[in-house]
Amino acid sequence: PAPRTALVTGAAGGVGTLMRDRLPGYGYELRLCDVKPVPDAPDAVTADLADPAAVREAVRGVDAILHLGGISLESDFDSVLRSNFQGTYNIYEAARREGVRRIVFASSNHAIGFTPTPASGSAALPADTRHRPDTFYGLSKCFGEDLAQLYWDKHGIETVSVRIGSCFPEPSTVRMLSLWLSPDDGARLFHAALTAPDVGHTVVYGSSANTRLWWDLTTARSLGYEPRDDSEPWAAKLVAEEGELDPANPDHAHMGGPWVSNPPRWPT
Ligand code: NAI
Ligand code: 15L
Repeated sequence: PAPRTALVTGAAGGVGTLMRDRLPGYGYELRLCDVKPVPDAPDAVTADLADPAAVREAVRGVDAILHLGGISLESDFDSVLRSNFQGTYNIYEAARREGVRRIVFASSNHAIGFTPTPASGSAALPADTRHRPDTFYGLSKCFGEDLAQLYWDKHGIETVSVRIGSCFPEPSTVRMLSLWLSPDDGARLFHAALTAPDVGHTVVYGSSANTRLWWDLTTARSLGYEPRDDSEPWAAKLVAEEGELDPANPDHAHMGGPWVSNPPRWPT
């Protein structure tokens, strides 16, 4: 049966906030969870992903998990180890012990950030593109994808790993014109990932139907995802401000953009 209750980790964050407004419209009852208080959510669970007992308690009784929580920028290795490696392991172990059969894992374009940037609009990058993380953060997403594969092969827990491009209300850079996942398409994709049958462990890219798309949405579409949005209406303004991407610039030559040389850092 399709999941009805879903735990959303990282619910106080940007994507969590966008999704808590949208996923109930698809019929889900959400249990929100974060280490920080979730605004206007008195029933939200406060739990540190690094605390196995708290995570197990948060997971108990839900049908599925949308795992958005963790450090979402670059940080020192020990911090990424705690929140992302240990935190994601705690989610999978709690799911196994509590009998939760479906997880949607927020992976990232930074799992493959050192991959050369494809031609704009070529939709060239397949979902089996090999891991080339650009940061410890990206490495934690490679780990999460591999952990998902292990828990499918060994324990029959299904995962869709969504390599999210840039999920924000609007694209704000020329790079994001290729990577943008509109909030509405994000909800469409997460809903498809939560409900599609027999996903095993499937890796998909998370983008809208952008004119300047870099990657292949075939595996995402195989779940029933049909993106409706396109970043192109923002292109004229952003290109006027920044110019087009220049392949001779190392920060433009890789999928991960400026993250390959100077990643934005998680506040410490
Ligand atoms: P965000 O930084 O706004 O939200 C992450 C949330 O996780 C925060 O509310 C934070 O308090 C929580 N968190 C961090 N460490 C935690 C811990 N130890 N225990 C419990 N909660 C903890 O990030 P955003 O943008 O909402 O991203 C959501 C997820 O999607 C993240 O996993 C991120 O890596 C991934 N992602 C997001 C992209 C985007 O465009 N927004 C692109 C690619 C991946
Ligand atoms: C990510 O993985 C980050 O979590 C998000 O904040 C954005 O920076 C995004 O990648 C991006 O590459 O735009």
